[in-house]
Amino acid sequence: VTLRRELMEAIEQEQFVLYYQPIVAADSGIVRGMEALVRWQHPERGFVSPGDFIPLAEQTGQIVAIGQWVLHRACSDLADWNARMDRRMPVSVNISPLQFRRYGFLDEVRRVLDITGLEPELLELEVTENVLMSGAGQAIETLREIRKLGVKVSIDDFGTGYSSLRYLRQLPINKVKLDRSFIMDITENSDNAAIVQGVITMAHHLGLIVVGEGVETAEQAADLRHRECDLLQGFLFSRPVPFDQLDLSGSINR
Ligand code: G
Ligand code: G
Ligand code: MN
Ligand code: NA
Repeated sequence: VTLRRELMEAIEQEQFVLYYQPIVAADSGIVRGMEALVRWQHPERGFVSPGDFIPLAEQTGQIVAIGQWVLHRACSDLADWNARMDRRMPVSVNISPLQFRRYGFLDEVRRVLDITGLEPELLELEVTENVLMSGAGQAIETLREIRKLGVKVSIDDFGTGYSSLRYLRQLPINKVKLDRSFIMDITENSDNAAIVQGVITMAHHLGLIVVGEGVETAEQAADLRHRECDLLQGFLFSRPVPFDQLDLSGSINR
């Protein structure tokens, strides 16, 4: 059987699980949110990484069904948590280009919020720069509608696409997530350090929050803190884990 066919079965039989990776305040280490990341538990092959099936699912259109499941699951997990706790915790969900551009996406978001009861302000959608660049007019319109709902938007993998700073200024977004390729060698590569500093300074001018992704060492965390990056995410703090293995109570100091 082809992978495509197996993905069809995976969708029907709900072989997906959602993992979550904490996102912490750079200064205190307090958990400020989390990113939902899908995993495929294949009955024979075991764990299949999203890097191996998301691109195919994007090609075949199956990402629409998978994405719907992810969105619903993430909102329902967080709605339950927020109902039980006296803190409020947001969740970030990756939205694929096809999903974002599809007619009906907004209705899907509205419906999921309605069904799960998650406060719109606690949902954040992650889209890549290129999604916003191509078919730009329509993309901005969709962003505006999302923001009208109260839902937040962040630009994922920032720095790897083609968005200009001038363009960024016009977008109704809340956050930029600095791609991990810049963070990886931030302490050795002065070009990347300069880019990171430039993005942080510019983003703050525009009133945007900055997340440093793929933080793996204490040196990288210290460097980003020094550059006044707001939030940090990476293996240094936690790998993605099932929801019930998250420790959201205190701060993760590294
Ligand atoms: O979790 P991991 O680093 O293995 O993910 C690999 C890639 O798959 C990343 O680019 C990530 O954004 C993407 N990905 C993970 N979960 C989802 C999801 O639920 N939806 C979409 N569209 N992409 C996802
Ligand atoms: O494209 P996106 O930024 O959504 O991808 C998120 C992916 O990055 C997740 O699948 C996660 O497994 C991976 N990731 C998270 N933290 C780290 C890290 O510290 N190092 C590396 N190499 N990958 C990470
Ligand atoms: Mn992401
Ligand atoms: Na990213």
